[in-house]
Amino acid sequence: MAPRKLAAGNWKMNGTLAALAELDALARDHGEAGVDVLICPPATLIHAMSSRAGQGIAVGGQDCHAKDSGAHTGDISAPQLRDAGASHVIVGHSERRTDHAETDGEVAAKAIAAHKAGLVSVICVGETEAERDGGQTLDVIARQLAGSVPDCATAANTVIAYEPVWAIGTGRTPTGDQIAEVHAAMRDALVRRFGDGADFALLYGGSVKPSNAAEIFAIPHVDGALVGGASLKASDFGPIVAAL
Ligand code: G2H
Repeated sequence: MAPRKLAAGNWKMNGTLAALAELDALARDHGEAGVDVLICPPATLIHAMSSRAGQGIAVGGQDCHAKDSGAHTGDISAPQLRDAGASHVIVGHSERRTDHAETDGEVAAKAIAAHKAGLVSVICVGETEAERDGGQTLDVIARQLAGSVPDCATAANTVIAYEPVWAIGTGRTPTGDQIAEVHAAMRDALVRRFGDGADFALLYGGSVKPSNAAEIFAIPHVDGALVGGASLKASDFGPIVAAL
């Protein structure tokens, strides 16, 4: 079975209640797009977003703790995200790996917690510019996939996002050949580990915008995108959803 197509927006630390108007506009114009659409807003907006019935858009968190509850000031658990109405959660985004020194093992533990809570994990991997320049890209991706994707991952509970760190928020994107090479390698690694039927959706992320989305979506083994800056406005994200 071919993986489902997914257009996912990562709002990062942007947006207040006023931004719900963008969700309404997106739902009005692209809620029936025939592809899965996901918005991962700041945690403060998850409940308000998921409560707006009939949007046709899934809502996710941007991170979760590996434990279900406890003395972890400022953190949010997977069951809490689920309780707020989230269906997905991003784990292992490079900004979390960098800002909070998250390791592959911690990312895998978060993904396990997400699955236990009934959430789909969107597990991010990606090489730095130095790693790409050093010819290490495929090794880095293989290592991150092996360490960050838990054994309990299935195509139903896990989405993988390839986000080269040097392409995030920079306006720079890899060439089509570079994306194709990494996505084919990820597909091979996942099939080797999980078997032929493991049709994980593979997203590309990093400076996706309306002007390059169609070209990126035409690349083999690209099943959608994880979009940051261009997901904040329905007028930008809508055309990306439509291109999928
Ligand atoms: C990569 C992406 C969203 P942007 O972080 O996950 O952000 O599209 O702004 O590069």
